Amino acid sequence: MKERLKEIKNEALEQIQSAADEKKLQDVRVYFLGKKGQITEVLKGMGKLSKEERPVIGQLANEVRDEITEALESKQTKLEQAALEQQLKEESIDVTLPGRPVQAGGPHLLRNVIRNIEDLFTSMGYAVAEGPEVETDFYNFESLNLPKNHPARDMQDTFFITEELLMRTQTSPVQARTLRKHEGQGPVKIICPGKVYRRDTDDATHSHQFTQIEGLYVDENIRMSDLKGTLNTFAKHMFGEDRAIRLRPSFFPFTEPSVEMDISCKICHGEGCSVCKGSGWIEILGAGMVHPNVLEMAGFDSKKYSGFAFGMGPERIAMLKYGVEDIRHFYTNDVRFLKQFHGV
Ligand code: 2NL
Repeated sequence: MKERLKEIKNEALEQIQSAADEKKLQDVRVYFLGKKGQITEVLKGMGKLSKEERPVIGQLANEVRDEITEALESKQTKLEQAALEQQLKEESIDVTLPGRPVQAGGPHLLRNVIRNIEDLFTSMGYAVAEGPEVETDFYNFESLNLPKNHPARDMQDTFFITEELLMRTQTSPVQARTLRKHEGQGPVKIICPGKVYRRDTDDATHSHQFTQIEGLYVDENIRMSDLKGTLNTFAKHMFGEDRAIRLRPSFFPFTEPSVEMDISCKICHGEGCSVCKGSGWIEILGAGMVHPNVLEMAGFDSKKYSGFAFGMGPERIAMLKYGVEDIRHFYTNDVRFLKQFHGV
């Protein structure tokens, strides 16, 4: 039995030495030390031994088992170390290689223009108000003094959902709603940005969906000169201190009197050129003094209160300011277009 145990030890150490991976090593462990392994096999014969021999063989068997266990452990550590080294070699990264560029997005040009306008007006004490894009006939038309036979009510101009519901054609209903909430108490000083909808065929200057910003200031003693000063401040902020403005008489159902504002042409400074079509002036927005009917319908005493309102298209402002020649560029989102205006 002594001989057999020595054989087992030598065989085991040899196999451990040559085991190429952890799986093989495990097989060796089971073969020699397992429940049905070689050592157990030897110990089964202990019964045939004399009393004196038993402890000697038992001790030797323990020694052999310990030696094999130790060899298994040290080989296991070696194999693990080698596996780790192999992995590190395969997964090594070259930190000196140039990194992959991160594509940074940014706000849309239209977003930036709208924010710029919002920032100017909030700095002058206006609050930003928003409202629903699906509107009632009352708020979109009736409350704004648009009589039942007004051409803007025609099916050709408006997306109707039902007889009473429609996609708002302007942001004015937000102003009418806000006025009404104030229950006849001024001041109301708001700016309303948002999407509006018209039944138009899309082309270079028209879109069935576009944006609008309207402003409204209602209080006691608000005059036309307040409107002019406000619009002048806006024009110079947006287009430069060297620009002049002019107001021309116009018509809107919700304002009386109504005006349209032009800015002097940057290219020819009022001399006349192709950009301003020879006039020296470029139309920017519409405005006027809030019609007494609109004030009364919203619950304001038109004898006590007056106000001005104005409306503009951020697309048009952006097109003039940045030389965008087609309104559809704002909505098709070609990144080559968008990238030109990062950070403006
Ligand atoms: C334009 C003209 C305008 C208004 C919008 C308004 C709103 C209320 C009362 C009176 Cl609640 N007026 N809004 C007034 C004048 C002109 O927009 O050409 N926009 C692009």
